[in-house]
Amino acid sequence: MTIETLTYRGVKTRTVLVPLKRPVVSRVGLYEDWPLILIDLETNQGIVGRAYLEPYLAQSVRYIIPAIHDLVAARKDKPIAPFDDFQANRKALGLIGLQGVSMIAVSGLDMACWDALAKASDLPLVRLLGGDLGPVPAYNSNGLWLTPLESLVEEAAELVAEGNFTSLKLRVGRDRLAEDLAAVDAVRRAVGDNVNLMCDFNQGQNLGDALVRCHALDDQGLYWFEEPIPYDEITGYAQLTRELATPVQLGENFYGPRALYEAIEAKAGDYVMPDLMRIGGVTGWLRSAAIAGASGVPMSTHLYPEVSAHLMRVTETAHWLEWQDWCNPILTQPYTLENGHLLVPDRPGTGINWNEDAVSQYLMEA
Ligand code: SMN
Ligand code: MG
Repeated sequence: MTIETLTYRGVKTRTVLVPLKRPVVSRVGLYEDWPLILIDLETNQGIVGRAYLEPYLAQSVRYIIPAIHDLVAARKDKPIAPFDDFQANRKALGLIGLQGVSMIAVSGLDMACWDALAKASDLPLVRLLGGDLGPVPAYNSNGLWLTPLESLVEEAAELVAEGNFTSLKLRVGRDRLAEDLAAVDAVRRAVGDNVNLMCDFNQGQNLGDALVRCHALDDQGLYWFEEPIPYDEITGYAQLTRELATPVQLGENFYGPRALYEAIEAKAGDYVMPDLMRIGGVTGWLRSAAIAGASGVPMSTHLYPEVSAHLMRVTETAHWLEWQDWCNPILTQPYTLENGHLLVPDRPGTGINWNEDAVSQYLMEA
């Protein structure tokens, strides 16, 4: 059997604003709706590769989308070869910086390319990568924001029940230590001691405050401390990692595999959790997974559960998948959960297809 080489034809992009069941209340912002850039990569062979980006800032689609279109225009009629294209696309935008918007555009396109290749091979992405279908351990990250303490008890119980989860993520870094302790206590009362509690500071503290706050929370049996300080303060992260008994987690803001390599080299965290939009899509993930694997550092995911699930099945030090159902409203077949695991669907590609009725309902004017 020969599989025809796919070549770039063009790209269609749309932005939707999807309502969130539980609004995001965090140090990175308040969101009632979640913006998504939908990418439909068209090939000359008729196969369409699909992916989405979660740019947080609805207005940023005005500068991310044109970059995606420019990258595709430059590769028109060329073969789709993500490892080559990753290098070429980064180089094409390198003069305005290799990170930020450049890497976000490269990442979105890369995910769509891999989806197209897997569809052309008639295989789920995980199988194209040489792995197999199966369950991926996940924690529920769909709530426990910086919302009133009284709401946390009921919400924690609901979150466990949504998929028989063994692990949840709580947002911390409230104004006072006593409020963080009360939040941990409220969740513990609801779900008991056997549920792992990841906790996320969303970069909300400076190093001094984080040293005090994290030491004060260090005996609470929390599963990890995520991003206590601004993401690029690698020396501060290394100090926190040295001093604290609770593992330090970072990585959702690594732009490209080299950032992950440098953080691991600097012993900036015990764990890493790249985000596909910033690490470089599937290609950037695979390169990063090799670095984390060789270093023996457990690797979790951030957002993008549908694509991340495939990748976790081929990641040597795969740790936890972050489950968020924010895309479910616009997918034809939302992914299935079973006993705290996300199941990789047995469909060609990543398994992402748009529910066009929902997309028209949530479409945002560009
Ligand atoms: C997060 C993700 C998306 C919006 C707000 C906060 C968070 C996480 O950093 O890790 O889930
Ligand atoms: Mg986080």
